[in-house]
Amino acid sequence: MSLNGLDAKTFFEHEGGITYNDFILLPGYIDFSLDEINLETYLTRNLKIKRPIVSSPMDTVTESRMAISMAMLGGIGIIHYNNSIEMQAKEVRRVKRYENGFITDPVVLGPDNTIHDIDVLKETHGFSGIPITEDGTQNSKLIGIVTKRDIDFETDRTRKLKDVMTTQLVTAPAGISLAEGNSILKESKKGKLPIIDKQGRLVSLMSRTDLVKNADFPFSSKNKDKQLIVGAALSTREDDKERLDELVKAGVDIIVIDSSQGNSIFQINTIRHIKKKHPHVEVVGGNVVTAKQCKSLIDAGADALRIGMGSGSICITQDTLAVGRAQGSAVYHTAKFSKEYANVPVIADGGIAHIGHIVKALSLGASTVMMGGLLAGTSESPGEYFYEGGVRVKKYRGMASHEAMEKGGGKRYLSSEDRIKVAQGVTGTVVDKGSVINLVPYLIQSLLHSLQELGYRSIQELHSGIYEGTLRFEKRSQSAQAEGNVHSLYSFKEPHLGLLRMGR
Ligand code: CPR
Repeated sequence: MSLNGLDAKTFFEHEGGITYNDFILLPGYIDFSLDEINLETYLTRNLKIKRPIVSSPMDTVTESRMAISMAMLGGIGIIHYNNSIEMQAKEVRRVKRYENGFITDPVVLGPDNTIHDIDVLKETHGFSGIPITEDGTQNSKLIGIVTKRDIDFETDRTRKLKDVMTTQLVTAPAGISLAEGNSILKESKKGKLPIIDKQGRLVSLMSRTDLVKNADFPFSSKNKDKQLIVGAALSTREDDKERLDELVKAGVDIIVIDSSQGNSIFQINTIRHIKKKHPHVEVVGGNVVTAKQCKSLIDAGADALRIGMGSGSICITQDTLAVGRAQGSAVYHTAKFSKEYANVPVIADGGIAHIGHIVKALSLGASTVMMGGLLAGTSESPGEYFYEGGVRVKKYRGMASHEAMEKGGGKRYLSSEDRIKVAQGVTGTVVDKGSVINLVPYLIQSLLHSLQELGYRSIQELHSGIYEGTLRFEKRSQSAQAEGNVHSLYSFKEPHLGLLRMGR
């Protein structure tokens, strides 16, 4: 019996310039349940994660908050570099030091500080309880805690904290589990639980207000020391060598070289430099869209490749420079080459505008998917919400939009020293999508359903299906695409996240 549809090779070798919307995957045979599906995948040659999702190094997408949540949910975040070296390293450190439920860098004061000092702190940090240590720094002996109740009605704001602090403390020893800490917090009815070491020094703090958030994240991406893993972007500029060293000192696991056209002598030298100086750090090269570009970067030592040129939702590269590639073809051809040449995984970057695009990217051979716009507008993305035409939105902008380049983002494009800057992206807004803690599980659940419909129990099986020809592709005409969308209704209500898409 002839199989319907075409195998990937026939489909992609005969059709030029395919994007995600141009094809559909034909269903397979289901003989397993959703919970038998394993989404573990290689992010780089040597690093596996349990969920195939990566947040993009853009200044409206990934800082520590996003990276922490992405890693907790089984993916990873890449911290952007549109900031000073110190700021980027600090963001990396925040992720590395994060322990779910434990505040590892609490604000601390000393016995000779005054109530007024707390009033000042309140402005920037909020205030619900401040541990007091012997010398006013973390890692010195904990001697008390000052809570709101200790100072609420005190009119003399010059009083020293040693005279108002509570010294009857409920503490817990370092090394306790999240569940143990949670139950001590519940029983003690206190707002804060200081965690101390054998010498009585403050190690971290647990907060009652976080109690509900302290859920377990069974798929979280951690290294052998149980720290969350994190990536950071780097440019190929000479002065970013110092940035690299600081990021490594901060504990970064992966360096993602951020470049719109990765096949350059600058990038090759950068990869070689990183691999020589910091051989334990995984390096993602890119962006690339052809097999020839992949070969250059793999030969230089890249541990994974980032695929995409001009497919990003904020991107105008293809129109401006007339260079790039339709994302479906780019992912298929680069993934196939990289697998055959050196078994290097590829990250499909950009153009994920619907949930269904995630499975499509994986079905073309990508091991993970990088998203900008789909994760922008969440509570974890940098920036404040505001209203546009009555809709709650956040800003989302290309890293080579005029606006981002003014802040330094143009490093991605080799033009940032030019007098006339050619923008390759735009600044826009995306709607409020709530927290990634809700959004990502929704994306993952629909991915599980897709794999089940296709009849594959893992991303590895799906990939075998591509190269063995069991995964079948069919072209989608314009009218087929219209048919696949909601149609013929007078009006309808979108499910909150169901038709999740970037624009209106
Ligand atoms: P979306 O997920 O929003 O479609 O695309 C995000 C990706 O777009 C980023 O990971 C990056 O590769 C790319 N990108 C970011 N800024 C860009 C500009 Cl200004 N121009 C072209 N591509 C850009």
